[in-house]
Amino acid sequence: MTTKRGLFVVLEGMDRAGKSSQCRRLVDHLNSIGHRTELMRFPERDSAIGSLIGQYLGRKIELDDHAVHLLFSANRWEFRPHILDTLASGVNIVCDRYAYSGIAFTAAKADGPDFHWCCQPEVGLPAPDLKIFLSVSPEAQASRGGFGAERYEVADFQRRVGEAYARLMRLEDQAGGSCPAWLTINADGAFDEVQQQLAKAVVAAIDCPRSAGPPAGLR
Ligand code: Z5A
Ligand code: MG
Repeated sequence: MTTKRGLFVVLEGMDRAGKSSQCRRLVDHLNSIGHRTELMRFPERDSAIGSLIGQYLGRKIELDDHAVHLLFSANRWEFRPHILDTLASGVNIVCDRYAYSGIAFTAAKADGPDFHWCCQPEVGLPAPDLKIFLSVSPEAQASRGGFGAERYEVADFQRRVGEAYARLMRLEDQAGGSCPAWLTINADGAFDEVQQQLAKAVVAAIDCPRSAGPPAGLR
């Protein structure tokens, strides 16, 4: 009997939407009900490339906007074989941020790289089966504590990131068919309520039929 390949789920969303904490809880829940699932995150700071990204985010080094964009993308490419092997072994992946963060954060930079240029390094990476956007209102964001010390944790920049995410989702909607649609979940509510909605959507997707081979590449 062939193993059904794992589901590749990506969570995206604005700062403090709860992506990291929801991903951790979701992975625990899925494993507890018998769906073998691995947590991944980008940036993955535990690699040579990821360590450079960590130094950049922590303002320890300066890098050209194009160069750091390519590093974020290279960080995903270096984990491509791991993503494909994990899915092929029948294990699901829940991924905290992916290529969409890469595009939205660089495209939000004033006088930074062009939006279409930002998309190019991501072309060919494994495409997620399910993309979930955790939306959060400015009021809920504010209630979850102040920004930290990292480079992008600045209110005006975060507003432009939101606009870039919206542009990205509009473009994918217009492209139609080949791109799986985004599922948006309002993350303003209580943590457990958001978790229930997430778990319901992901379990339903795990149970759906999907292609036996590896996921298609991002276009
Ligand atoms: N970046 C990039 O530029 N290019 C790329 O290609 C990629 C990323 C992949 C670091 O990412 C930066 O890298 C990030 C994007 C950029 N810059 N910014 N901003 P990161 O993923 O390491 O960032 P982070 O430090 O994890 O922050 P975050 O992802 O924005 O936060 P979050 O994961 O969405 O939230 P959380 O840590 O789960 O929760 C935040 C707090 O809210 C915490 O105290 C929770 O307990 C609380 N919380 C969560 N949910 C709720 C609810 N429902 N109610 C009340 N309180 C809640
Ligand atoms: Mg996070």
